[in-house]
Amino acid sequence: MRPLIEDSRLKPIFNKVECGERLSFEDCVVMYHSPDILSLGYMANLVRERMHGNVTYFNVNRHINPTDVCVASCRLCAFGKKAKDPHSYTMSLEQVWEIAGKGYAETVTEFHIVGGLHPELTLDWYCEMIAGLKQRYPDVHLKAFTMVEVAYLAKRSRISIRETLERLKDAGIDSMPGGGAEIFSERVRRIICDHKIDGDEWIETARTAHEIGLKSNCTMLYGHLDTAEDRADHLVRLRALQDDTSGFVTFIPLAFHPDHTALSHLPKTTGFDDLKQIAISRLVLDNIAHIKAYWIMMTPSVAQVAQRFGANDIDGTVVEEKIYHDAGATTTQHLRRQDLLRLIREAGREPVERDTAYRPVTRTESTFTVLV
Ligand code: V47
Repeated sequence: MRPLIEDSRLKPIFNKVECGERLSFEDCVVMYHSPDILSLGYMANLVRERMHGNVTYFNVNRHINPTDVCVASCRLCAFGKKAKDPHSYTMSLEQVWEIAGKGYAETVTEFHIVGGLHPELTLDWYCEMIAGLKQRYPDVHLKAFTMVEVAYLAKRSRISIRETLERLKDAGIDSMPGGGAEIFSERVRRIICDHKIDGDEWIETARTAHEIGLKSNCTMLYGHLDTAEDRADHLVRLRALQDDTSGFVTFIPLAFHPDHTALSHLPKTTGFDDLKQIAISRLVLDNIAHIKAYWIMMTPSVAQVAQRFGANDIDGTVVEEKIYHDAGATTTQHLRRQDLLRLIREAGREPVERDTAYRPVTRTESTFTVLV
């Protein structure tokens, strides 16, 4: 039986989804303007189940933010601080290596490492940090540095982006997180993050990372000054790069949290917008395997419902989160494995613990093995 599509503008889109046909920029804009969230969710769920069946992935990870000192002053950000700010911090190498081993009861499979654009820390310092982590935690996947951090380090070191990426790869990074993409629209970028690389530079840095064999994630920051057209443009540009490189593993839509930022007058996104964004991401990004509902950002409750709106990943245990909590996130900083299992099972999905490459992980007591 065909479902009832309430909004007639979605009917031609539904026909395309049924046949597995690629959606256009215009289709994407139509979806953003539609209030028919159940039809969007139905279509996204259809695609999600076609790609991943009933499985929802999670991982046991730890975030590490070595410094919050940042030369940029992005209006979107509540995390970055100036070096002279008494509340700023920069860890020593020993502190990074030590903190990596703390705060959790079971073996982590991934360190997610990002930080501010520090005016003094050198590429050599970061390479030493990575090599030291690899030496101390050889089984843990190092997902480190956004395209923005890499472009900044390249500029400071007066070497090319390719060479910077190669140095970091040689030091031990295994892949890269998706942050810093924000929204590619230059009009919006000029207001929310005018000190960062532009959208084209973000894309070209990601292309170079993929070319040298580093997979990465990708993100989109939404719910600030962005329009439906800006969001559609961002998704379509990510999809075009993925056609060229196949280097993106997971897409994570990030809802803007305004508290303590220079844009604190803006309202927060709603659950309605967050679910719609998950569904549209699944429908438009037909060549990116995984869509993550990041529970820290959208709350565990909405991330759970998102498992029926196109998402097939819920992120991990996280342990310590600073970027969203500095911007007013009220979620806990840490979910236990059993909390994640419950959220996923209650949504009628089958939880599968994964490593960063989406290989299933099985655990016995405190050890783990990766099933290849
Ligand atoms: O790069 C910064 C964004 C990103 C705010 O790759 C903000 O697996 C909302 O990229 N409100 C960091 N967002 C988070 C990130 C991420 C998270 C989880 C998983 C992965 C992954 C990546 O958060 C930043 C920026 O885009 N951000 N400030 C804010 N006030």
